[in-house]
Amino acid sequence: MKSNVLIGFGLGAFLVSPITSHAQKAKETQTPNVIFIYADDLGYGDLECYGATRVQTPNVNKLANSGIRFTNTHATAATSTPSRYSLLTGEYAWRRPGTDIAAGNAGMIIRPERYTIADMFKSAGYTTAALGKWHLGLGDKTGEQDWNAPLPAALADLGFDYSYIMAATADRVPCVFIENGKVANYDPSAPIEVSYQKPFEGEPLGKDHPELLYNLKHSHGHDMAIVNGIGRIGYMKGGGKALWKDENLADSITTHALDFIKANKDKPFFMYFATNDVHVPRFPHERFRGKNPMGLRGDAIVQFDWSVGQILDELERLGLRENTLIILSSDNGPVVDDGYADQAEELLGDHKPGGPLRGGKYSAFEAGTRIPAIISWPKEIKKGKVSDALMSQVDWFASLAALTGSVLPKGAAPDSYNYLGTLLGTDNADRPWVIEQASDHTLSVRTKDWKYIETSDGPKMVPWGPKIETGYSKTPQLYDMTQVGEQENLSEKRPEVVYQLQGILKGVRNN
Ligand code: NG6
Ligand code: CA
Repeated sequence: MKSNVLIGFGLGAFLVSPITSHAQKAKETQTPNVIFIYADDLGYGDLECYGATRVQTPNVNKLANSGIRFTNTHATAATSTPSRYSLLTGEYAWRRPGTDIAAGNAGMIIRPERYTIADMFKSAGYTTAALGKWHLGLGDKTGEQDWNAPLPAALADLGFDYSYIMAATADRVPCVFIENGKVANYDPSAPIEVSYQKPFEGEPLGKDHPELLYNLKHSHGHDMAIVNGIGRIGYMKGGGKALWKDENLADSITTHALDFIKANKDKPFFMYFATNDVHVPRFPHERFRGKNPMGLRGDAIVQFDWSVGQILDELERLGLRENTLIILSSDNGPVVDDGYADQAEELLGDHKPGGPLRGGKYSAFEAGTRIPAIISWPKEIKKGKVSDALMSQVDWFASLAALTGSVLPKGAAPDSYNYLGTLLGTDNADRPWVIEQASDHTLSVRTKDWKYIETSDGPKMVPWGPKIETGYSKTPQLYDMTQVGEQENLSEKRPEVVYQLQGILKGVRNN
């Protein structure tokens, strides 16, 4: 199946970046440090260098000016867990059950035996780290973690030498950082209990005690445990001194990242730096507030930009900037009201989080998965370029494996293809197609010129609150992507294109 599909759409593309020549190149140059700066829910239009005018992001501008800004890069899914799953494993999440938005007590979704991108870097001699938002489960089994002891399955089993992470999201319990498989700053006087089934006796809930929500009130959901004056998803007890303060999340994550960089300045490292910004609850530190007219969502973007600046400055200070390859991107598209009354809707003005694209987070339309993507490696990549090459995050695994001269074990990263040339800007090869997964698992096939969205029985709008078009329809949809905005469904006018794209999807599905 696969070969049929590829012949039709330019098998050549897969051959233009032969692994051998890049492996040779990797040997000739000193292997770069690699940093993924992975934002959460940051949309295609949320950064100044992608057209935002109501918020300033000078550090991201600087990064973009030092490398390549991509305008046609796609996450594999419109929500976090599946998108991150694909990035780290090189496999489409929809191939695996249990890869949807994970609860905070989900068991570790990527199983220890799987070869991850961190394993790849580790085998290539890198020291590896994951910081910030994890959202891919921890421990052996859902609901069975003992948060007061080392977790039996954690990131060390997935190739990360060091980790300092949030188990899921800031809006899900447990609200503590986990460092190398153990709760950081563990407070023995306040043992931690977590449940997604039932509340703990004596613990007030957001839905009954709005007066305790002194930091942020919910707009939908998020009315269970109250931590730091904010309602969460899930129930939790204890934590004491280990509980995070939302206003310090970016500081904590960034500080630990800087420490990791300093500690590894003399050897190659890979750092997965996954910010909490700009996911809900948006509660940035005071010093980032009020610098833009959009309230907390804008402040969270400013805070994200600060984190980027901290990393760039530290690399500069240590003399590592030239030979550090940084990829900045986002896990999925933007959402404005995602469950807290943070005034993001009211203060948005004419800011367009998804830029000119239709839809948003959760959606099958383009803004769900087309995200900002910037690469910089001063030593090797020409600066100031903008690339419209069609690219998928799923390919970064195989591409960077080629860069480090790694040979992947059989079966590893099965959906990832080597597009190192595109990534580094030495050629402009488009991926022949990318696959995008909406939150109800509706798949779309995107080529450079077309997008086909398969049929779905789902509702037209995201039902639980955010004002986002899902892109779901009971009839097939085909859009001409040389036109912006997915406005005119051409499926009846161009059945031959529908047929062709359906063929691609079938081929990939059965692969
Ligand atoms: C939804 C949450 C939303 C967000 C999302 C996951 C409600 C009403 N909504 O269920 O706030 O947490 O899950 O976002 O609870 S993601 O970016 O991590 O995928
Ligand atoms: Ca997300």
